[in-house]
Amino acid sequence: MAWLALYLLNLLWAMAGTSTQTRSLCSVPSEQQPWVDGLQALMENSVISSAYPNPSILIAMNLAGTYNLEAQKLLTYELMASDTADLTTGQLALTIMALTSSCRDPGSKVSVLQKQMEKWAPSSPNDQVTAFYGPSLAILALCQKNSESTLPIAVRFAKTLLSNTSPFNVDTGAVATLALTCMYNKIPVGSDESYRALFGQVLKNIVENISNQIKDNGIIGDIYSTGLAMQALSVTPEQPNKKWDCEKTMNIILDEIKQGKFQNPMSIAQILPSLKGKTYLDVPQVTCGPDHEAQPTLPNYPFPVPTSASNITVIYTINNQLRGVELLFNVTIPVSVRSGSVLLVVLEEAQRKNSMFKFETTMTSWGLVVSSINNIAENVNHKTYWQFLSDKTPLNEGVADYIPFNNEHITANFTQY
Ligand code: B12
Ligand SMILES: *[C@@H]1O[C@H](CO)[C@@H](O)[C@H](O)[C@H]1NC(C)=O
Ligand SMILES: *[C@@H]1O[C@H](CO)[C@@H](O)[C@H](O)[C@H]1NC(C)=O
Ligand SMILES: *[C@@H]1O[C@H](CO)[C@@H](O)[C@H](O)[C@H]1NC(C)=O
Ligand SMILES: *[C@@H]1O[C@H](CO)[C@@H](O)[C@H](O)[C@H]1NC(C)=O
Repeated sequence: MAWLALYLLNLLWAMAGTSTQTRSLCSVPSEQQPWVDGLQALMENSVISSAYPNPSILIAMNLAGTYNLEAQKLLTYELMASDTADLTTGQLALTIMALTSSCRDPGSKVSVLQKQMEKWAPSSPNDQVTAFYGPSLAILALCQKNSESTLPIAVRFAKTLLSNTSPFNVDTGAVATLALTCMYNKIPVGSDESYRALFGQVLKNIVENISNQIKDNGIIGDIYSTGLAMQALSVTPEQPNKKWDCEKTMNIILDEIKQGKFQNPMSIAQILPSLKGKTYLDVPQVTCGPDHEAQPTLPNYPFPVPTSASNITVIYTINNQLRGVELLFNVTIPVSVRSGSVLLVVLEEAQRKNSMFKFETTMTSWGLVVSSINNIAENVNHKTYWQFLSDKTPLNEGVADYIPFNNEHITANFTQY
């Protein structure tokens, strides 16, 4: 009798799980599937060569179904061994989700994160909304582990987000939507209706803002926020007023993939779940085991590579006009580099020609960030960083990915977020 009750309970549970999770992600047409497989291979093969164990990559490969089991094993092992003290809140949250997606017990990492979030407080109401990106990941990870003890933390998080007045950011809004949707779906039966009202209101708000960022061509925010935004729009219980055309978004993303815009492994990690019809909410449901499908022979897509051996000229300016930073400067140098070189080569060439252009980089999940130029370094406490622009337009890729064109004017401007 007990087993029957248990069985019925499980059935009910499973039904509740599927009914609250709206599944509206469109799929990649089968003839385009080889492009997606090629991307996945590119991402998985980056693991072996990288010294930076990236949890987002493990999540993406487990959601998609891993091809490269060796990469999966290595990454799982490295993340198991990672020291929580070296990680930010957001990185810790991603690590927990990554281990969960590999069917490993994240152990004490969950309670460490829970404690961090109990103490979490935003510095001010006009804080950049991107300051909520890491905490959103934390709510999501904690919700998946123990939603009930996360409830008070999520309530505080939701209220703080609601009172924030800074400009909207699609990436952050998308992750916050995933987090609050998880909480919304797990509100204990019979509990106060105010939880549903609060989470529902915040979700409505964010989803409306995401919807306003859908361009005519289907891109949501920019091409690198679109993957997360697709996840958000496909799970949210609150639909936007303007209906989202998933197919259109999928088509433009496939076009961008064919143009080689998704070669950075982290950019693949953030788009791949959506291409596979998955979201971060599926992390706890990943099934692990040796019964993997036969490995397909993965196509290797030759992405456009520089063909010309000629040089181009890039005008490079470094500019620091920030008051309170002692050394003000605004200097420009023309630099000659091989056509097809990434911006990093321009910086190296400038540094070689003139010591004023010396710079330093730091390794992150997205690759190299330029952390310091001419001895002026970014600072989290001051919220300063080196922003890169082409003329007046901020670049949407980092220096190790962006390929400048002839006579382009690139500026590195020391500024605040
Ligand atoms: C917050 C944020 C920033 C902050 C980071 C500092 C901070 N403490 O807030 C600031 C404002 C400094 C920043 C700068 C830039 N960013 Co930014 N950023 C983000 C955002 C919204 C969230 C990152 C985060 O908190 N992740 C959570 C934690 C847990 O993960 P993490 O790996 O530890 O996060 C670190 C890295 O993401 C790193 N980082 C942030 N941005 C970038 C960009 C590049 C190119 C690299 C290598 C690293 C990097 O800083 C984070 C904190 O240390 C992401 C959105 C996204 N989808 O990831 C965009 C994002 C990563 N940034 C992006 C870009 C383009 C930039 C800039 C190049 C913009 C510019 N024109 O200058 C610069 C970097 C310039 C340089 N000096 O090299 C793009 C990258 C796309 C791509 N294909 O490379 C993203 C995806 C936004 C987007 N949708 O277009 N960013
Ligand atoms: C989103 O849009 C609403 C208005 O619809 C606005 O009040 C709110 O501040 C915006 N930002 C966020 C992060 O929700
Ligand atoms: C920096 O120098 C460029 C030309 O060298 C000039 O056009 C620009 O206005 C200067 N900017 C500032 C803030 O001084
Ligand atoms: C062409 O670019 C390379 C760097 O990519 C540089 O070393 C070389 O000096 C440049 N050649 C000329 C003629 O400027
Ligand atoms: C460069 O940074 C300064 C200081 O934050 C800012 O006032 C200026 O508008 C920035 N320039 C550009 C082109 O973004």
